[in-house]
Amino acid sequence: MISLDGVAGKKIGVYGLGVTGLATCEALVAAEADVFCWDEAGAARAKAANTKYAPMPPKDWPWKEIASLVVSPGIPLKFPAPHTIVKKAHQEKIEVIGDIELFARAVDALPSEDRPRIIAITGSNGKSTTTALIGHILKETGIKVRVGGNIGVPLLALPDLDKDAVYVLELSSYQLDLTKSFRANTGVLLNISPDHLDRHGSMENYIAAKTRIFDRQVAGDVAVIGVDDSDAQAICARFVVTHNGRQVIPVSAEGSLGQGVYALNGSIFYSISGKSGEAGSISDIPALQGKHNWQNACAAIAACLNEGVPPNMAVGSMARFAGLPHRMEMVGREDHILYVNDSKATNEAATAKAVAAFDNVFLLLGGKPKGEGLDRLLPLMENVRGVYLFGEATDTFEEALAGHAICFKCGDLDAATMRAVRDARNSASGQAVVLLSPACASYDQFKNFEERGDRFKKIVRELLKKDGEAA
Ligand code: UMA
Ligand code: ADP
Repeated sequence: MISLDGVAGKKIGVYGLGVTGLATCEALVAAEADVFCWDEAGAARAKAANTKYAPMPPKDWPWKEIASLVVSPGIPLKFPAPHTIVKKAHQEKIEVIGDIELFARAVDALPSEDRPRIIAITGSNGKSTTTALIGHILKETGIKVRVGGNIGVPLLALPDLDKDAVYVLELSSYQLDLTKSFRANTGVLLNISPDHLDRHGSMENYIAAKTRIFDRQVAGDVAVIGVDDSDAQAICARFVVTHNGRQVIPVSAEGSLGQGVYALNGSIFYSISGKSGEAGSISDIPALQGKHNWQNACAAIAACLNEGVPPNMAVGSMARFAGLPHRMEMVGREDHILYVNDSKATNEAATAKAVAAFDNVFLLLGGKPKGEGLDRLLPLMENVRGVYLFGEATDTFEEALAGHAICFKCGDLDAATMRAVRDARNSASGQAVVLLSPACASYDQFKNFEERGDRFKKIVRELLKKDGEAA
């Protein structure tokens, strides 16, 4: 656990007792803070019973003495409306921060020679893959690595700060919005496309939150920025002009760059600080299929180079990267059909990348829509033989796709999968792909994207097993 600084003897409020909140309470109590915590869900509160931070309703907290309120990333700060706990903290003039801020303050409290190196990754899509990939490469190179953040391991639960370790941290826009002191030696912004706009209120605010990954960088730090979309490209251009001694490394999966790291037909090239060359090809690496993964690979190479890993060694290591479940995960194959679980595609941009990677797609689409529309998907519908709709998004998606794709309203994921499999089996159009890449959050019918992906895998495996037995 991370040893916190400057909280001993202070009264600190913690709101939200999911993984972030629990790790925060543990770290605060270990640092001798006096913790007042709460969660609206009884099941979450139960996890904190019989601890030194037993939950107490906020109306009973000693508000006049509370120094900071630490909220979980899921607590709305401003949009669609500030959470009541946030309003109360503002009324009482108490700072509202997140766990990343506590981490940053712990790092800042160290003498500079004891400060560990930090690589932080954000972007609308590809954060977890790139975080895991960087962690994998550094580990294979023999570097001590700690991987955490939005990828599922709260920062404060990581092993204590160690000057010999590199901290590879995935940060979401929610987490960045709750942070003011964080500094990354290498900040990575992969891409920007609309996501979580309900929580940020506007695209402008969302971009501002993402850009905070580079706040507080100083001379010698590195900003790795994907330039394949116009918003991220504009940030890159701005940084190149206004940089403060920070090195800016653009990355692209769409074409060559004079400076930076880029992929052409699956081969990766670099030109950084006067050194240039070909790092190698990743086109045959199963876990890095699709142009979007080339973007992730280029960013990983740039970040690892700043830790002294030569680009060709980084590419060599990528061949042994297993990939993450629920991201373009190949879950089965029969005759001419491939089954792919991309349940983590919770927005339209991620689904568009998945659809673009295949021909003859039988696409499972639906869940809880995020209100982004499907404009990016429309031009790709020529790759799609049928769209199998499920969940809350069914009617809006059917309307959005009218005239572009044949849609089937299936109700739930089980029915959608069965129907797509039947149609794929009856199709005679070469290699077919049954693809779960839903462009929606999962919360209408599942606990999270993992549960949704696991359900799809189970249906597919049972179908393949049954047919194998019958044959
Ligand atoms: N809660 C309330 N009131 C509210 C909202 C939530 O009491 O109004 C309580 C819930 O009852 C629950 C707790 O707060 O017990 C949940 O907190 P949380 O939603 O912030 O989630 P954690 O379990 O702490 O997980 C968070 C991230 N979740 C979110 O950002 C929503 C996890 O990212 C992250 O892995 C984890 O911290 C460790 O850093 C998940 C995610 O969906 C995977 N992230 C979004 C994304 O990737 O798109 C940003
Ligand atoms: P995040 O952590 O940002 O949600 P993941 O690596 O978990 O990113 O991938 C989420 C979804 O986005 C998956 O469907 C994956 O196939 C897709 N994806 C991965 N990398 C990229 C990228 N660079 N651009 C667009 N989509 C991507």
